[in-house]
Amino acid sequence: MKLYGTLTSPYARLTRIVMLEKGLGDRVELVWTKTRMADDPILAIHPSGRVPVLILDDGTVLEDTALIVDYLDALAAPARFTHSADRCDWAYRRIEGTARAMLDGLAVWAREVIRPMGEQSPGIIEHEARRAFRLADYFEGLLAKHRVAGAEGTTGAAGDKASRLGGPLTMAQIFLFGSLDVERRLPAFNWRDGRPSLVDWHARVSELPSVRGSRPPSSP
Ligand SMILES: N[C@@H](CCC(=O)N[C@@H](CS)C(=O)NCC(=O)O)C(=O)O
Repeated sequence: MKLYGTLTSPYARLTRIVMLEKGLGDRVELVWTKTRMADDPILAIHPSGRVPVLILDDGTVLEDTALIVDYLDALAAPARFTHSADRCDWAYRRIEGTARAMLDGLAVWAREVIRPMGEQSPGIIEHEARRAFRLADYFEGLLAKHRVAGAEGTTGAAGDKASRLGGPLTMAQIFLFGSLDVERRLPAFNWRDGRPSLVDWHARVSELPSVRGSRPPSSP
């Protein structure tokens, strides 16, 4: 199989994290490509021109993060990232939805600032910046609350289970990590200021082998 991504795509990185979490590194060849040009090499592979894209050994093209995650998850049991077993785990899934919303908004912000100066929309940038910092505050609050609850010996375990922001990687964690990681290409997203729980959480997740191993080449 071949997994196509760009050096900057957060979505492609999420699929690499899942690939490594599932122990599929030996079965998947990573291909670095470019997007957003008239002669994108990726256009020879599929018409949308977006990454991530997974090409199966029989040539089947799978595009879209959720589809690729589901496919990789199904390749090696047990399934950990799909919801077939826990579709009704609303306490978890709402956190995952919010973490994904954060990444989707940040992707819009990051795309806007690479347009030529005269074409950038200050309104869009402001809207997405407000959303991103609001969500950073939300996750800071969630993490701080669970840490406090844990320290008091009351609802730490239950809180952790509800959010699944601790323990083994979940898609919620992977979306949150992908969101925070956008800081590498968007310095204005300086989410660290005044958010110590998020800083600690990010430091822990950054050191996981799958997260380290998913870094694009020549990335710090
Ligand atoms: N919803 C898609 C988003 C993928 C996406 O936005 N990919 C961007 C890179 S981060 C892309 O390929 N952009 C190139 C383009 O729009 O032509 C997914 O989850 O896979």
